[in-house]
Amino acid sequence: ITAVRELDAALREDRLVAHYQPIVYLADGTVCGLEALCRIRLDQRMLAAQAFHDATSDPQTASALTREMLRQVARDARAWLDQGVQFRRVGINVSSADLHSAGFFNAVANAFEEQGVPLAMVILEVTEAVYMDDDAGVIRRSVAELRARGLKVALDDFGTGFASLTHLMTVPVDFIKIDKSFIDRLVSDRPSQIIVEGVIGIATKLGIQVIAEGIEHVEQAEMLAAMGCLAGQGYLYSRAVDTDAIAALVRRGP
Ligand code: G
Ligand code: G
Ligand code: MN
Ligand code: NA
Repeated sequence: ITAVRELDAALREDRLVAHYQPIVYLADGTVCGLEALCRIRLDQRMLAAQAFHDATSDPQTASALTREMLRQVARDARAWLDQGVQFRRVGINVSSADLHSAGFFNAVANAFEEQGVPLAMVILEVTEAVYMDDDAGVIRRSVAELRARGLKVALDDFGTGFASLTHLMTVPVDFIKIDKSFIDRLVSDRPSQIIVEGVIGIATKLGIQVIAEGIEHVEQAEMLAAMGCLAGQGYLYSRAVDTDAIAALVRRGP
């Protein structure tokens, strides 16, 4: 309840801010995309989404958050295009409530089309958990519709669900994002290495691009690259930073 209040207040008072974490090619560290992560502006600091993530289980608050993020991300993407900042693609996290809401696809398309940002530059990040209670296939159909309109879709937190491989067979996606928990164990744990390498092989053969999440150490990046994983994100490269910092970072490289 406090998380919902905090987020509602931030939305009302214009204190919600989109920050961006770079996604890089592991081979050379150049930026291949960004993930938008919402932050709440407080007096002295920014509050990370983790602190108010529970609020997205309230459908109304979740929808309001997504609408505001769509607006900011589309505006920022327009500015980067104008400034020649080669961000390539930008991902937005969406919740179950978004994918169940009737006007969602038009809202996404309108937000970016209004700013002249090609939909192919936009990735919707949908967690695996969202597909778990999709017995009627409502979300699968919605996702297929979005992809038909040129948007890219990522399966987020991959590997944390109970039927990850089933999702790969039944959910049409462009990217999978291997959850940080696998990357944490990677260097020291042989079973994790076998699983991650297997997932990279399966996804690649299915034509799905793999992004590794939560990379904090060079050894993890090197091991992932050797396993054929092309892209990743994590504190090794950069935390989520504001739009000005991301523009500088994309220009310069992390
Ligand atoms: O940024 P941080 O690590 O605190 O994010 C914690 C969680 O909040 C992550 O699961 C992330 O996907 C989620 N999150 C971050 N930004 C957004 C957003 O704009 N919308 C939604 N629905 N979730 C977000
Ligand atoms: O659920 P999702 O994958 O969207 O969550 C992404 C969250 O993970 C972001 O809120 C981001 O702040 C956090 N994150 C990104 N990279 C790292 C990392 O290297 N280490 C840790 N601990 N968290 C990370
Ligand atoms: Mn995500
Ligand atoms: Na994730």
